[in-house]
Amino acid sequence: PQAIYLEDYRPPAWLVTHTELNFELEEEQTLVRARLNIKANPEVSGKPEPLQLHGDDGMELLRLSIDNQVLEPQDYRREAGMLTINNVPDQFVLECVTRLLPHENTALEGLYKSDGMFCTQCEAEGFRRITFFPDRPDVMSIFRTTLTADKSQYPVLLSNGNPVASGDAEEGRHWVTWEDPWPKPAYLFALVAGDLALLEDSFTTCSGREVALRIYAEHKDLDKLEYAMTSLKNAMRWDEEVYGREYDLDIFMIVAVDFFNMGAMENKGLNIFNTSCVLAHPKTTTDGGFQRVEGVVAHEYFHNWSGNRVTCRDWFQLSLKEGFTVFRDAEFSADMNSRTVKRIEDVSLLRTAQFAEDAGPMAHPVRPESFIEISNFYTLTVYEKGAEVVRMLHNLLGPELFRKGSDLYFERHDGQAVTTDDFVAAMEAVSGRDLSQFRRWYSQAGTPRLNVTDRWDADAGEYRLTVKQSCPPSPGQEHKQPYHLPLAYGLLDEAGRELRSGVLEVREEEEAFVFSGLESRPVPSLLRAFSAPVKLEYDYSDEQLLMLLRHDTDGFNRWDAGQRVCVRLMQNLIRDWQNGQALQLPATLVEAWKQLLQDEALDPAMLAQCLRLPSEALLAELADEVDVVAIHEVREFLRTSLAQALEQQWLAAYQRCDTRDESYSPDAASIGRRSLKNLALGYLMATGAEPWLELARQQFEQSDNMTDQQAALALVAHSRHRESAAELLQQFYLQWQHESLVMNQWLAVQASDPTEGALERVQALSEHPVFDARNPNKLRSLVGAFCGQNPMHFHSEDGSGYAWLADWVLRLDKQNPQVAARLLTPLTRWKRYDKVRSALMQKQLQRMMDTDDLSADVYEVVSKSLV
Ligand code: BAL
Ligand code: ZN
Repeated sequence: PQAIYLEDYRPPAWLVTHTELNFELEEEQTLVRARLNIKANPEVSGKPEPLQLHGDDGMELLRLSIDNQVLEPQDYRREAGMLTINNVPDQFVLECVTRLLPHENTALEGLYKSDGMFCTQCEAEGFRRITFFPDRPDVMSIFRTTLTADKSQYPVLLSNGNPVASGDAEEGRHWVTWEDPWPKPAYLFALVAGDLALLEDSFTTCSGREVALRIYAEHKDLDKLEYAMTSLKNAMRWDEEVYGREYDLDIFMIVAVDFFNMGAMENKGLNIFNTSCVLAHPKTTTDGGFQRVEGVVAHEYFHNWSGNRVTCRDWFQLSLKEGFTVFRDAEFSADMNSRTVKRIEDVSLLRTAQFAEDAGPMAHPVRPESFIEISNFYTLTVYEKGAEVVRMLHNLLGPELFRKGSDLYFERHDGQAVTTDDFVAAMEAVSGRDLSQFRRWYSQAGTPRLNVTDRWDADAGEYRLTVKQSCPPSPGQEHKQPYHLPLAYGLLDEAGRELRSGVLEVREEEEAFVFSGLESRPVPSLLRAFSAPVKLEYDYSDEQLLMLLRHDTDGFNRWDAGQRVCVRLMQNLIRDWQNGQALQLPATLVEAWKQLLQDEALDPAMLAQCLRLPSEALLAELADEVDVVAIHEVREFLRTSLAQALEQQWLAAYQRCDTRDESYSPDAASIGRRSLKNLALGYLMATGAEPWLELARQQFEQSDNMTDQQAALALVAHSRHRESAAELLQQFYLQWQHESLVMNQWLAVQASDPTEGALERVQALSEHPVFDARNPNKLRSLVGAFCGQNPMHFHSEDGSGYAWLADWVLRLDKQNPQVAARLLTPLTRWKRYDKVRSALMQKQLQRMMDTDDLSADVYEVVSKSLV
């Protein structure tokens, strides 16, 4: 497989103004008749180029004509995924008929079947599996689509835009025609055909237009659609109020499908969702699930402007729509729930998984310079770091100018396919600022470090902060230029009173910022609300951190101060463990936590965040060499010790947050109480005392919602009480075996169980009737959870976990390359482990590399990892 490069971008030689598609959907085959109005691109001068259309090599071509003249095989060439026709007129109509086999499509790209319904996934390059087309985002066309299918089996026939005609056909079939007035790239095309249940509502836009809202799912899931509908209406209103963006069709549809590679897809007017991101019901969905539904529904809706009306020129610009849209959905969720908690969750993900990606073999800039397979670049870097880059623009410009910039961006580029540079240029235009140095965030990979030192001059009353920045090398980028970034700060006195606050703009490799007129040496609260995606180093004392934990006015930094204390302590304990020394729990930490637990004025959600120990994944990311066993043992030691030392306080917190008498609600305050209650239950269980096992069992039996039931299940299932674990897992299975999404949780709880025999358990589960290796959600719940959330067993010293993953990747590569490549990620980190483990991981990567006919997806990840 060949890499393609950003620097090779050329505008399209041919445009498609109108696209008419006709689908004859049948059980054994689908015939697609496409009629494309094609013309030479007036902006491309020079000698006329041959017409080149993308088309998957496996797609069967039945008929091809230009202006009604049928072409014979000698009139065109098909090779390497392209169809080439020489000597075409300047403007013409191309017609082509292709035959597809959706029921055999296990890659879930293009047109496929999910649980008996037809659906599509075209981003990034799936449309070329449906028909021949210039399948690149800068070719935008007006689509008119007719679907014909059996009326009793597929009563619902959907595509993009508005329905304009329908009728019955012969042999019990029927048809519907859809027209989308907005030009769009082929990646936003979608169709759905099936026997679906519908939840309907409507929304009146700010200009008074009535929009029909329709959410479709399988009939059994009709009772799980209300939360998505509420979230959709909230998102539509929020986008009008916060960004001035109004919806632009008469109808907006969401369809839930169970077989889906991604979380969801923003096809124009017809979003298709993984069931896991749209179905929600208190009895079957956890709080995390509810919040995911709210966030993803909003994300896909927001794409209607940031992605669809203004789209990407090429796939190197993916973060133009994804980074901006993640920033928009994060702000929406922050406004709907707790801003601080949302920020803590997002930064935790960034610091563990994205920082690890930035330090690994697949590291790439937010705007990559090359790729072999674009599916591999739907990454945390493009999405989450991309969102942080947009957030920095927001921080640098302030909310008013940022809004002016986004207005200008939408106004300038409506209906166009543009670049991240165009986005920054709009921000420059409204602010009059030079953001050329800021653009390095798009072109340089790696996580920058900010090293901050300070000096206090008591005589002058002057406090000086010196900030040094650097960024480690990443593949293909040995030396990095300094970044321009906002450093939000506060200065506090020793009693925790805030003296100053603001935002410093850092630009140089080293620079100093001086504050005068202070009476005593302040304690700095740095990088407030995580104002830039960097690793901050400042030599805080434990006392300073504990003061910030108690008093900082920035909620995020309060949490972060507590995390810094714990990380430092755990790193010391890891060294002790490695040196064979006894582990000790410091009294200062117990005292600090006791005070927090006794402070009833503290918001339970925030308290739960502060009392959750840093994850094993975070400690692994921070280590020079990952010692899986030491990290696990130290975290368990600390958890057990804090559990025992504060047993009464945990019980009091549990009782204080006991929500048994309330009916379930997914609002932020209730979620916060459940989160603290279940954290407290976890610590109580960690004491190992029998009464708390009983308490967990009671919660499992009596709770009326999945959050509490699942939390109790996971705690018992991961405990040393093996009989109770088996009993509860069986009970849970019997209760929920017909709920596919709940069974995903059942698989994931077992796959992440750190007790003995984990590999044998997941091997057995892969043969269980609820597992289906064709369904990406099941694969993520079993294989993904074992390899990503069970480090002790995945990294077993005999290499059995690595071999199991490689077996899966090789098997799935034939079936669904996108999912295969995604599951492979944990093996790419082989350089971070000790000699024995890294050799075993490398061996499995080499085994894959030596396999013939790897997909481009897996080949790219494996080959880059082995460099
Ligand atoms: N565009 C792919 C799914 C998403 O990010 O919305
Ligand atoms: Zn997106």
